[in-house]
Amino acid sequence: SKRIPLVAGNWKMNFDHLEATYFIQQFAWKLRAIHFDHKRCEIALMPSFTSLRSVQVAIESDNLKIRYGAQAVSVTSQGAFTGDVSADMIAHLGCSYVIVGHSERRKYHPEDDANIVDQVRAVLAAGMQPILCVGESYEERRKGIELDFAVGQVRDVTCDLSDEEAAKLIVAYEPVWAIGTGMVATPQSAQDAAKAIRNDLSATFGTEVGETVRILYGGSVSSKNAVELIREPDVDGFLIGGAALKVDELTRICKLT
Ligand code: G2H
Repeated sequence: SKRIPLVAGNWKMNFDHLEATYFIQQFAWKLRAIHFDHKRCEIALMPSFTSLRSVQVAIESDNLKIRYGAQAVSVTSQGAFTGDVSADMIAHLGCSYVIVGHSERRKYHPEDDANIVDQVRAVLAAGMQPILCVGESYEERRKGIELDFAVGQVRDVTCDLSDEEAAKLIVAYEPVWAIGTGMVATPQSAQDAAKAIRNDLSATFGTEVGETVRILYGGSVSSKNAVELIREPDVDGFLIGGAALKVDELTRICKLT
């Protein structure tokens, strides 16, 4: 396809800013050693807010072609919202992406659809791209309604977007039962979900948008299972948690993607 694959590392609440800097130095060294072709596959890292500035400095000072972003964002632009971080603050650190609606955010904070819609809008308005996370729990999978569920989640959040806005989306299909569990979706079920989401985006926003939006798979991705997953035509890369905390493992996944 014409879509450039994306390998995005979601560091979650790991690495302080010194560890983040060290990781990037090691990672850059590994990527150079394998002559990694950044035109073939895009790489992005999502550290904690507290590491974003250090990540920016490490990447810019070494002229690395690695993008980065945040893991969540406030829905408001400024003001009396103690503890929140605005989209502009994130954008002004050179971020390209913000993860929106990760299942851990939906669970622990909790973020509902209305909040997620507003986060998507805030990210787009600040000139960045949202990586919108969707995916069914074990309960929906057991009932056999996982495709409708994931498609419905995307639809609920994107229905008011313009075609131009929708074209900037990145979707991460992350079945909740596969997150951090070691249980990975089969390549076929990842493909089925990605295809169903893409078809629905095409139906709503036109095929050009549907064919532009990158759809990632996430949930216990490793260098072992990534080989088969990336062969699927509608899987355009990965959102990686645990495996993105290990330099060698992340380098292997980038190499095979
Ligand atoms: C899913 C994924 C990254 P892990 O949350 O978003 O994490 O690869 O550890 O399952």
